[in-house]
Amino acid sequence: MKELGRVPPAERPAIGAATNRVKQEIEARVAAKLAELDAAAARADLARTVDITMPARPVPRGHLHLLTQVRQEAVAIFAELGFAVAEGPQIETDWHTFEALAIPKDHPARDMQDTFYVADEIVLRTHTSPVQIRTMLAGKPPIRIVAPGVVYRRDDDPTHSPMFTQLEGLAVDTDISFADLKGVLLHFVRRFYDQDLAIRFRPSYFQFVEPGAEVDMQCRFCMGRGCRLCKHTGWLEIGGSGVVDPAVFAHVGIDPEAYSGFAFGMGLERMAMLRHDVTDIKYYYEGDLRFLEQF
Ligand code: 2U9
Repeated sequence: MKELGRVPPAERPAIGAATNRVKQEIEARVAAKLAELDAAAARADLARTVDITMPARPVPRGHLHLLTQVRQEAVAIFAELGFAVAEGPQIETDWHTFEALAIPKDHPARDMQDTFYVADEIVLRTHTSPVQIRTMLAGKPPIRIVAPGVVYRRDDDPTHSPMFTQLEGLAVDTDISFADLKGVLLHFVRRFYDQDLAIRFRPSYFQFVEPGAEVDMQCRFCMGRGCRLCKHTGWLEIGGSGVVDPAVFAHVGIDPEAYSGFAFGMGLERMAMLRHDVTDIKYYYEGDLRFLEQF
């Protein structure tokens, strides 16, 4: 069309008209082709069917670890009896871990064989008892707490792990007696195992309680008749307990003439083993889904 100026004037109208026709024809064909391509794309879009009835790919859902479940349940049961949760550091001073609990310097628990030392006078706590010591130092009775948490001991076999989870309890008030301890532990056992089990106390010695007692529950597998799991005794050991030694109160500034208290301790791995028939403590820590998914 630019060249049209060089065409002789007489021929211009005819050539101009012809050029215009060609131009319009090209534009029309391009527009038609574009419309055709658009329509084809739209058809292809519509043809790509989505089956909305097809099930989605499963999204695997996790859940709390058995030990976390057991810990939360145990805490909830003690909460029914008015116990609050107390927590404290896992790296502790020798004083909070042993001295304040009247565990003497020459006691085997303090031996390097039994306790992990971080530094001189600094240990990985071997029980959660320092939490109770800190609670008593920080506040006045009445005290009713449970202290759940991991503890560390140089121990390693099918029923012992160098790290395990304890739950200890402490009640301090005027007129606390051994009968209160018995009532609290009986309530816990019956709620936790959801069975009408009996408990019994066997006199035993722990530095920080006097009198001290080991706690057994009626064997839940044979109901006390005697079986392989209770070694034919009819009883399963579940922890230790006692009346807080006045020497412990002296360390934390509580008047033993005015107040008394009871304390108890249990291993949550063992509690869960007895309820779910777990045969080796290692299963809790290996992260094997075949184990974990069962709970
Ligand atoms: C304070 C005073 C007293 C807590 C107690 C036990 C007995 C006990 C074991 C059970 C199984 C540890 O996990 S285990 O190996 N515990 O036998 N614990 S009395 O007594 C206390 C704690 C704190 C201030």
